[in-house]
Amino acid sequence: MHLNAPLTIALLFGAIASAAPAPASQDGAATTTLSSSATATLPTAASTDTTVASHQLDYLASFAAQQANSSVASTSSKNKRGACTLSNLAIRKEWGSLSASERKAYTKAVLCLQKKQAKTPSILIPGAQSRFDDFVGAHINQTLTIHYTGTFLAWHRYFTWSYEQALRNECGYTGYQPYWNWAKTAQTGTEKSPIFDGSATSMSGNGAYVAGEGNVVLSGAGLPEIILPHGTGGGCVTSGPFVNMSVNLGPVALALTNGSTANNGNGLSYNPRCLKRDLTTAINQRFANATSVVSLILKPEEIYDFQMTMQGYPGSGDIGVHGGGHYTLGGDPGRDVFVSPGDPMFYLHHGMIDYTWWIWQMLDPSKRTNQISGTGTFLNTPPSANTTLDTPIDLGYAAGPAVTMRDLMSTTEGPFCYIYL
Ligand SMILES: [Cu+2]
Repeated sequence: MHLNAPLTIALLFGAIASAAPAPASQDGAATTTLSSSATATLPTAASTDTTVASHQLDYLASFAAQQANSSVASTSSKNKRGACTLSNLAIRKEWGSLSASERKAYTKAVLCLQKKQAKTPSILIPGAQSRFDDFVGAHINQTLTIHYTGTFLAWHRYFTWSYEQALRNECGYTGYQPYWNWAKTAQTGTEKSPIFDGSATSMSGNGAYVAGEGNVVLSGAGLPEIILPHGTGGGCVTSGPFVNMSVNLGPVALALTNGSTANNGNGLSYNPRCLKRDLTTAINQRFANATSVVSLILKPEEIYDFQMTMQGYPGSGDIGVHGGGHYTLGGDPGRDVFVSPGDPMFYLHHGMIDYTWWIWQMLDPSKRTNQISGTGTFLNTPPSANTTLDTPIDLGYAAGPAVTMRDLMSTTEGPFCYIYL
C-alpha cells in the first residue's frame, strides 16, 4: 500500500491536473448591460468587461443574500430541523473588507490551530503535528474521493465550515471564515492586494524570487497537456503572519516548475519545510477573472455543468476557477492537489468556491439546493455508486460528526447558518 501509493497517486493526479486546469473563458461573453444596482433585473450573461462583471458579481451576491435572508426569516419560526435565525446568521466577508484587527484575529487563530495538538493518532498520520495538520491529513486521505465526484462541493463546504468552527471553538476566534474574491486580485494583481501584500494584516505574500523557473505542466490520463506559467516568487514566504510556519505533510503530487512532479511517499510522514508561494497573477487573470466567475454562476443550468465548469472539463484545457485559484498561489503545497490545505489560503479559496455555489443555488433555490451529480470516485474511476442525499461525509479526525450530504446542501439549514456578503 505504502509502496504503491505514489504511483497510483501520480497517475491519478495527472488526470486531476488535466481535468482541473482550463483556458480562459471567453464564452459566456454574451453581453448584458448591468443596470447598476438600481433595477431589480439580474444579469443574464457575464460581461466581457471585467469591471462591469465585477459589479455583476456584487449584484448577484446581494441578490443571493436577500433570498437567503427572507428564507431564514420565513422559516425560522417554524423550522424544526435547524436553529438558523436572523439573529444568529453568520456573515462571511471578503478579506479586503475586514478591518485590520479582524484580519489579525483571523491569522492569529490559524497560528493557534497550528500549535494545538493533533487529534489524529500518529499511527494513522505520523506527520500530523497539530490540529491544523488534522485537516491537511484528512484532505490527503480523501483526495481521490472528493474531487470530480458528487461530493466535491458539499465535502469542501463542510471541511471549510469545520475549520472555521475549530478556529472559533478551539482558538477563541470570534469572526467568521473570510474568502478570497479572485475577481479582485485579478484586477489589482495578486501582490498588491490586501490578501497577499505580505503585511502583518495579510495572509502572507509571495515567496522569495527563485530564478530560472520553467513551466508547470499538467498531464496524464491520455489528456492533452496543460502548460501553466511560473509566477514571480517560488521560494519561502518572506513576511507576514505565516513567515515561520511549518508545512509538515506531503508532498504527494506536487507540480514543479520543471514540468515534473514530486512526492514524499504517501505524504503522511513528518516532512517539515517552509511555506512556499509562487504568486501567478497571469493564471488568476486567465482562469478566475470577474467574467469567468460570473459566467460560472450564470451559464450552467444543472449542477453537473456547474461543477465541471468550476473544476474544468477534462481535456478542455480549462482548469476552471477552482484550479485557477490553486495555481495562482503556486509553490508548495499550493500546486499539490492532495496537500493544498497546507497553505492557509486554501480556506479563503474554498470560501470563494462555496460563495459561487451558494449564489448559484440561490438563483433558483427550490430546484438547485439539493442537486447532486456524480459518484464517489474521481471522474468515476474506478466506477462507484452515485452520490445521493444519503451519502455519508466523514472528515476523519479533523472534525465531526459524520453527516450525510442532505445536511450540507443549504448554508442556512442543517448544521449551517451563514451567508456571504
Ligand atoms: Cu480539495
